[in-house]
Amino acid sequence: MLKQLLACLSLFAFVSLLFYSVVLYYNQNVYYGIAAVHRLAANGNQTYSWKLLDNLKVTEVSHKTTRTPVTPKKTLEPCPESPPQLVGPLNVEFNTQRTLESVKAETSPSLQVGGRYKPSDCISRHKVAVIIPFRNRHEHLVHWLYYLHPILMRQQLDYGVYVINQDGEGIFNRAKLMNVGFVEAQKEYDYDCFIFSDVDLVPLDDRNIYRCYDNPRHLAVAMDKFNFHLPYKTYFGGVSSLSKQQFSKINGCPNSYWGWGGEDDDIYRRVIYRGMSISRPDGVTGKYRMIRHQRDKHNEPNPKNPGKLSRTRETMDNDGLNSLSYTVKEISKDLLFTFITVDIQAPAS
Ligand SMILES: [Mn+2]
Repeated sequence: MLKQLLACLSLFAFVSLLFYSVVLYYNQNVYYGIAAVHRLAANGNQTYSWKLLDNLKVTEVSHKTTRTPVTPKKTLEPCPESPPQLVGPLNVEFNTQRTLESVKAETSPSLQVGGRYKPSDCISRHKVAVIIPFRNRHEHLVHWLYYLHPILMRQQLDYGVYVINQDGEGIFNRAKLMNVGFVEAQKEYDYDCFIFSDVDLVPLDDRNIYRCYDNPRHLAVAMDKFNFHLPYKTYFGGVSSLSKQQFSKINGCPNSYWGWGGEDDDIYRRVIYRGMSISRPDGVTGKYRMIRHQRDKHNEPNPKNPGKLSRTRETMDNDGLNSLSYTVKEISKDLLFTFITVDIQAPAS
């Protein structure tokens, strides 16, 4: 009797255990199933179907819509403080025949129309508009573009190239064209830094970075034309950089320097009178080659310009960005640059 009772209890215990196991197994299925639904949803599928296999693996059996690839979302980091691809000293040669087409063939893959570029693998620290005062120097522009685009790319700048072309045959005015470039470039993009460059100047070292600094910067410190030296201590010509804030602080450039000479000294004085100083690269990094050329027509040295410098402190408040007046005649977009032709009301030469 006791034996029978024990056997009965044992059987009951065994059946209970079996039942409990089955329930546990079933519950696990349900649990994994729910997890699988969440995982699929997290992958961003819009329609999907799934089923449980005997080994608990989840398999998709159909795709109704195009599925976005499940690559981790790429968030760009700021570019490094010092660009890693710089090479230092460069060979620069102007005797080679170059055309816009040949330059395009070499630089185009990474450029956007209008001479725009930004690094694809990091967020640039500098939004730079390069402003080139211009008239009738297409051959120089080709050389400039050939050398500068690759350099500016290696410098990891978010940049655009603006050629400001003075319309007509009146007297040339470099400084007024710089003001126009400053205003026009900002209509296109949120630039925070402006490089003003003569069209015939190419740097001989890519560590001379075309960006802005705590003070306005003079970049062309050692031009071959001046035997790789500054012609005088306060020289501010050739290539310079000013942030949006710095350029605004000096009321931009003077509009009243027609013809060659003096305007760069006026800008230097504006910087000093507004309590800033000039920063410069060293004499090796700041080397430049200038394309040899005859003096342009309608840009003769103006004997009136040097005398104006003694009054810069008074004139700068009323001669500059706040008195700038011009008419845009045409904006054309090449792949390598934005070409803006402007009437700046030049006196006849
Ligand atoms: Mn020159």
